[in-house]
Amino acid sequence: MDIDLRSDTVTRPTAAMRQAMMAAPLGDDVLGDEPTVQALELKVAALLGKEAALFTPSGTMANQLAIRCHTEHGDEIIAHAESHIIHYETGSPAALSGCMIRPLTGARGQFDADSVRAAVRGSDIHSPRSRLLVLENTQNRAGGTVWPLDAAQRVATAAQELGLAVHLDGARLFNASIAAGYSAASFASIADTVSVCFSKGLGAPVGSALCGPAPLIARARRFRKMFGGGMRQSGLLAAACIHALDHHLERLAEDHANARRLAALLHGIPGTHLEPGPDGIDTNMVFFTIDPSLGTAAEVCTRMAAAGVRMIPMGANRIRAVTHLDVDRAAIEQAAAIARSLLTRRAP
Ligand code: TLP
Repeated sequence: MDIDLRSDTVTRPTAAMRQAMMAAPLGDDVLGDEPTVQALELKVAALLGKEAALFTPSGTMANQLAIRCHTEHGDEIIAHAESHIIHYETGSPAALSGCMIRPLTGARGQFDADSVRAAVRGSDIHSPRSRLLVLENTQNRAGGTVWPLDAAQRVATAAQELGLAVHLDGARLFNASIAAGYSAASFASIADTVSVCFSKGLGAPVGSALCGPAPLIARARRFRKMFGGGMRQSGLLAAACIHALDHHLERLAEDHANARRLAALLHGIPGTHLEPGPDGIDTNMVFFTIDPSLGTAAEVCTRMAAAGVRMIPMGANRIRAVTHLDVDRAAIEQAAAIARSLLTRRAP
């Protein structure tokens, strides 16, 4: 028995999803005749209220294509200091697009319009050109937190008024939309481009999309080829993503309820500190820190894995657990019981 809470990326395709994959009509997407990929691109563009979409192998590639399309070498991107593009994309804004990043701070992975205005540089010849604002919703490292629509709108408008483009890393935008009660399209409308992932809470094995204006997406298609992301019979994968959009959107609410339950069960274990507390879980992520007396986060995760529960270290003493399609309420109860007994026993 293994309850895997490392990420919502670990889900396996359901039987119905596998059937949809096997039934998909296929072509060659690089040659421009992949019917299932084209169907997915039309579907996701419509869902997010954008002109066009591009299917990509990963969320990282979707974000990096957006950055490559919006910027020139030497430009500066404004993003939260805890953002995925800074921590988990292998330095690719620098490597692939030659960009610097200006990190902003703020609670819950958010910041306000004044901080954006203060960060945008003037036209002085010494300065990099401020060119792009990247927002992340939900914000992963801040705890799977949800941006309120009006606050994000103010931030995006401030950037756009100063001539910046806005990209939304919406890897978990559908989680945010289900949790906050706004549509994914209404949140996407504040940004010029949006990336979404099908391989996280939605449960597809592979795949993300970049959505935006048709001319930009046409350019992104060229860069996708340049970055090695041109795929052939990728309709096999796109079919899984279409199935995920048709069947796994509304159920994200179950993952959120399970995360709240997990937080409630983990609350109060001596030496552990839930962030931000058992009542502050926005979506499908639970973060907690542990006292050094329990060991490092990596050590604790190794011990938990040996006992059948997998979580992931997100810092020296910080651990993340993510709920998803493949863990039901019973598994959550069991995972919490194992974690509690192990953490209460203390480090050997
Ligand atoms: N996040 C992964 C890890 O990379 C940390 C996870 O397990 O949460 N944007 C955000 C906000 C993400 O959380 C992720 C993946 C991505 C982009 C990148 O997606 P992939 O893994 O498809 O490149």
